[in-house]
Amino acid sequence: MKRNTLVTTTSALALAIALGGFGSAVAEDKAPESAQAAGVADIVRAPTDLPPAIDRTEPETVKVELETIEKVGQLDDGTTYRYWTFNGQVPGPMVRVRVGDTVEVSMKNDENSWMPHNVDFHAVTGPHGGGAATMADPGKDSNGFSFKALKPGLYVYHCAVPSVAHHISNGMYGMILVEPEGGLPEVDREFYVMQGELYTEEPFGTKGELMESYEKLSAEQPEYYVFNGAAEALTGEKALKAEVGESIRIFFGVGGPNKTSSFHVIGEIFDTVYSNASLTSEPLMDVQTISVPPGGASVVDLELEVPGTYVLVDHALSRAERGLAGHLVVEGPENPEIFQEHEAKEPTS
Ligand SMILES: [Cu+2]
Repeated sequence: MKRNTLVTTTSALALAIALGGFGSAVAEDKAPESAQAAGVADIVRAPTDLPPAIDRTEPETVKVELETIEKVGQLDDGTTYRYWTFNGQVPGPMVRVRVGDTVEVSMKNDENSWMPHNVDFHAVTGPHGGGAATMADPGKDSNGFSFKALKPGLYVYHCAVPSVAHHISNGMYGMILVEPEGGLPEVDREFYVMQGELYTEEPFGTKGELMESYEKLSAEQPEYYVFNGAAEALTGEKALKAEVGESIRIFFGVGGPNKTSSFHVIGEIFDTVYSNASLTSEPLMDVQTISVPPGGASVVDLELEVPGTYVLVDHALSRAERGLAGHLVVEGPENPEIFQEHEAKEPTS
């Protein structure tokens, strides 16, 4: 089916998050100017759009308000797609709580939606992860639910309305971080990155508004692979940026719905890996590539010693030619002791 409804409203999303005076538990939505100027919504969530580390020591009640919004957004240069989102961007807002917190989730479905939606948090211990309690038809509020965050970790959330794969592939996924007591070790910068796939009727690279293909979705044959919702979204303006000498952390998750990521940063080594986003196990040290399944996540820490542009990829590298690439731009003084390119050799006669 062809879908042409252009929803450009990026109206301030009621993302009111009360965190007992400790700031927002959810990343804020920002409407990038460049995309607005072009008349098409930018659905890419900036990798820097995440709440700060929690510095309190006692559990609290945290309110999370989600709104499901369907909107046409930019998938690639000259290419648009009718996304289904949490709060207007992909991935949905990152929620950040502390172990022991009670999380009150309310969810509404935008009146311009065509589909019912809900949300299933993997951090929930309880039926459907909240899926039944958050079910909402277009224009309706869901009942909502509360849960106690029992286990630290970085957890995926996603829409769980059948066909679930359909809702996820259209952009309905995000993550919630449940910090352990005492939090994670401090780093200089943190980033929020999620991988997903889109299944379009038209081949990769086609211009115009693309249609979804349920057939390709069923066959697990995506046309596009994306970080944060769109082809090569995390390059240029939305690249990850840092300085030589800094430590960074990437909260990396896979919405999928179907493909496992072999996440790798070209030219770097992960110093610390919280594999499968287990924050209570001993982390792995010095890892080249990590495997992250759909509906799973990992946390990786890197020290940056050498300036340059490092490329985030899935090392199943055919996917790099279908939109999957991001940049980590590191600025600062050269460090020839660790890396230097040799001078061009004199031509021999
Ligand atoms: Cu949905």
